[in-house]
Amino acid sequence: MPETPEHPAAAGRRFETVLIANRGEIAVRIERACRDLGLTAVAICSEADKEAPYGKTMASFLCVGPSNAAKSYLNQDAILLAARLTGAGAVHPGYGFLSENAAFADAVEKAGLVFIGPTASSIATMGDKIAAKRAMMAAGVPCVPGPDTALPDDPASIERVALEIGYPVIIKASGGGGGRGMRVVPEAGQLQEAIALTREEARKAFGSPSLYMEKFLEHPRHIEIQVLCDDHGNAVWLGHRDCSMQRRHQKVVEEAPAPGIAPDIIQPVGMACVEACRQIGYRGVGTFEFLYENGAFYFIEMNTRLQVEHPVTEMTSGLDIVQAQIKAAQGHALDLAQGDVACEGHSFECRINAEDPDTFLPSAGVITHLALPQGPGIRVDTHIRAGYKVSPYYDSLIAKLIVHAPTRAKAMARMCEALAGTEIEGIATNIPFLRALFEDHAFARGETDIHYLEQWLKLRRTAA
Ligand code: MV4
Repeated sequence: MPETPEHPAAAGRRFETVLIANRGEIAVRIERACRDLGLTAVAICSEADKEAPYGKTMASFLCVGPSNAAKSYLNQDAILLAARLTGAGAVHPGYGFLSENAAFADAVEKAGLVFIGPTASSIATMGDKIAAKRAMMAAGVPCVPGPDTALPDDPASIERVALEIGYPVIIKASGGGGGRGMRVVPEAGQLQEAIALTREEARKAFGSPSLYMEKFLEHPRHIEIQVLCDDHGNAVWLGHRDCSMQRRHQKVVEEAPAPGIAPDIIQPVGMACVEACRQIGYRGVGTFEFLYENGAFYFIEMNTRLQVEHPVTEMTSGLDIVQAQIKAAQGHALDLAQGDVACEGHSFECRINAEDPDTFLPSAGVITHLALPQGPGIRVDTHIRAGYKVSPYYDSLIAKLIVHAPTRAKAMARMCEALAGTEIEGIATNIPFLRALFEDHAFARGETDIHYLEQWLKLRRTAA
């Protein structure tokens, strides 16, 4: 077989040891991908995670600081030192923590290591929601009506922008995202006060008072498109997911594909995402978030990290997204073209959280008994074992239950079985709540939007 010629961009991006700068289930997931690629995985931990069982499978497991994440999982200098001490050639940030921190990506690369993710400049562009929207409009990605520039300062000009868009509008902080720093304005009388409040919040929370304005969509679904890109100008999209089932901006259930979306409706959107990736020189994995209402897609944000819900796309596409992300970081050209991407069947993911199923308060403690479901089309991504101590310091995700089946109805039935076969004792989990949700008829019909879960919870509380 002829060797693929080496691209100059690949020079200096090869590595053998990956430092995982994260914890929990995603540390386990990344370690598996490293092992499958013949790479050595090392990881950092905090004092709270020192005894975590997954630490034993890492070639090194270095404690970089106390339980408080600000002093450990977010401690950039300590992480770079750990990389040097363990001989790592690359850093995988996982999700959360430093995964979308452009300064960290830059510091990693300046230290002569490979950041497993896009360039610091791509991260910075997408972190600035106005810059992101401008890049997307330039690439032909459909966006929410509203200017791709910061709002002016004078009240009369702001008023004109709102009238042009038409009420209701939403004010968003350019430095925000993920539901932080935004305010809905139903009518003109409330506009100036909303601007003043959001600007002050933005200044405090994001260090920038920059705001933008959009049409407020009242009943959209949250649909996202997964992309995979290399350093050589190749990009593919791997289908779509529906993540509408969320509470307080925390996703609870995700599925692929989004139900009821005709291929000819989503196809041009996927192609526009791929074109945007080429235009901005995007590398690795990324997600384009859209609101979907009355048959149309509206871009809202791009996530420049590996996402929690990537497994549902792995199940339908048959691809290993984490391996592909690592290979892209090494400078390898994609080994698949768009025509090779064929999504099949339907997949659901349930986030199993250590929390009270009624109050949603976190539940810490020792897992005294654990039984996980198994069988065809069932996957569990987790770091927990019987005897594992769930600490109160980090987010409450302890496992992801993922199923795959030929149809959506069969996948739902499989999830019901899988949930019934999951036994976790010693701490409270949201499993009872997930089981009730998978019995819901509107959910079964795919008739839900971003407000559905919170309404469902409200009804359930009043019924109880
Ligand atoms: C919106 C919107 C309605 N109209 N933008 C919330 C998180 C952030 N990513 C953007 N968000 C929203 N932006 C316009 N123009 C409604 C939301 C929104 C939302 C979006 C996705 C998933 C859940 C949500 C829950 C509440 C509000």
